[in-house]
Amino acid sequence: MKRGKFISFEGGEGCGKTTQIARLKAELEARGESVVVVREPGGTRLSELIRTLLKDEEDDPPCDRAELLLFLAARAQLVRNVISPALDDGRWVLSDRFSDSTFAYQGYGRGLPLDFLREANSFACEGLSPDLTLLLEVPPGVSASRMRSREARTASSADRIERAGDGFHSRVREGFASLAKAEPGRIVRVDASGTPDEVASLIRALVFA
Ligand code: Z5A
Repeated sequence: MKRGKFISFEGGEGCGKTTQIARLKAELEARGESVVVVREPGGTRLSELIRTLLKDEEDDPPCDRAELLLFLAARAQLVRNVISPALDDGRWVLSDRFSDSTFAYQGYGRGLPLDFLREANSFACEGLSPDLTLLLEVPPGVSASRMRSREARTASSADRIERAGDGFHSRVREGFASLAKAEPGRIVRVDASGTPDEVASLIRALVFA
């Protein structure tokens, strides 16, 4: 059995990952492929419970180290129970965020040491890394206006990490750019500021090259 292909989607808030994952899934299925979509944190019962803890708005938010360990615990469970078995079965896995989010948010954003993060993350993932990572990039103004319009449409509000401040989010953006520079063979930057159709066609060209 040929091993499946693992693609992660990364980027700052509101860059359009969820929208593009749905489009790529439909395109792959139209080509006869079997596709599993997961989101991080989440995707198993335990990982979804951890997601709730991470998003909790109560008065005892996780400290930076607890936050990191919760993201890694959610990932360990998802890799072991969902991602690795799907890849072994020859299925495609599209993941809404993966390890690079930890490096960008907890490493560059929170300032936790990157060498430790890499080692702990590799332990959590049993060494698994995406075959391809699509880094969706939009200027900060575009991301803010997409988030505002979604909040208005769904009557939702920004969560704990989204409210971490401009300085935090600009360190995260720079972190993603540094990660892409360091691993150009795996992480591909995608201009995600166009219409959903325009971005989908850029992604199609990369995935089916
Ligand atoms: N996090 C972390 O710190 N460490 C980790 O290890 C991991 C995660 C794994 C998860 O949040 C948070 O956890 C995240 C990083 C952190 N926090 N932040 N900030 P989440 O899962 O709730 O949300 P998200 O991953 O940040 O994604 P999102 O906000 O849901 O956005 P998206 O999936 O990238 O975008 P979208 O839902 O497809 O689109 C957003 C809106 O824009 C929506 O209304 C769309 O209709 C619209 N949209 C999408 N594409 C377009 C285009 N092309 N044009 C116009 N409008 C568009």
